[in-house]
Amino acid sequence: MKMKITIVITYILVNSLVSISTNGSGCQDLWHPFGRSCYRLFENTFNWFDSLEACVANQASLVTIDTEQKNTFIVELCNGSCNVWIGFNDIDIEGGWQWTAEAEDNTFTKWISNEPDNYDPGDSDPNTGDCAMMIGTTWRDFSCSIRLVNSICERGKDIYTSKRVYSDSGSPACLKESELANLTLTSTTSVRSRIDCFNLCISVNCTGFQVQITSKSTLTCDLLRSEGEHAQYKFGHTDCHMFRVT
Ligand SMILES: [Ca+2]
Ligand SMILES: [Ca+2]
Repeated sequence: MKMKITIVITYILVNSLVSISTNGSGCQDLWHPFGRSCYRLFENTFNWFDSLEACVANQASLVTIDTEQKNTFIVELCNGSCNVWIGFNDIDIEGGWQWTAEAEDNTFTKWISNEPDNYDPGDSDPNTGDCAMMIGTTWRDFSCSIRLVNSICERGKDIYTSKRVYSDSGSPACLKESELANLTLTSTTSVRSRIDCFNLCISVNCTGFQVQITSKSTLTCDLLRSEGEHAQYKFGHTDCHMFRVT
C-alpha cells in the first residue's frame, strides 16, 4: 500500500515537469534556446574582456561554439552574418586556444583560411591576435583590446524540460531492453522515481531517459546519451516510459 502511494505522487510530479516542457523554452526573454543553453546577442562597443564581463554579469559566459550545428545557429542569431566576440582565446598560452566555458568538443574550429595568425592589422602592436571574433560565418583572431563589435553570451537553461516520446502511430514509444544494450547507454541505475531518473539524466548531460516498472518496488532508469538512436524507438509496452530531455 505504501508503494502505491509513492508511485501516484511520482506520477503527478513527472507530469507537471512535462507540462513545463510544452509551454516554455527554458530561456528568459531575449535569450534564444539551442541544445542545453540559451544565447543572446549583445549590441555593444566593448572589447573582448568587457564583453566577457558583461556576459558574466548575466550569469553567462561568452559563447562556446563546439559543433558545426552550433556555428550555424549562431550565424542565424546574427541574421546571417556575424561581427561578434566569441569565447575562444589564447591569452594564457600563445597558440593554446581555449574556451571561456566548457566545450563538448575542444577540437572543433571554424577559422577562415590563414587564421589564427596571432596578428591584428588594426592594432598598434599587431602581434596580438589572442581573441577570436566571428566575422560572417568564420573566425579570425584579433587583439582583445579592440572595440566596436558585438558579442554573444551563452548560459545554461533555467529549466530543463522533458517530453514524452511517441512513435509515428501516436502511441507512447519505448525501447526494448535488447535494443537498449546496443545504444550508447552509459549508466543503468535502479532508482525509485521518475524524478530521480530525470535529475540523474540532467546531472550527466544525457539526452533522454526511460523508466520501467520492473517489479512491485522498483523503477529501472536507463539513460540515453545518443541523439542518433531515436529512430529505433518502438511501440511502448506496459509500464515503460521514454522521455527526451532538452
Ligand atoms: Ca595568439
Ligand atoms: Ca588574425
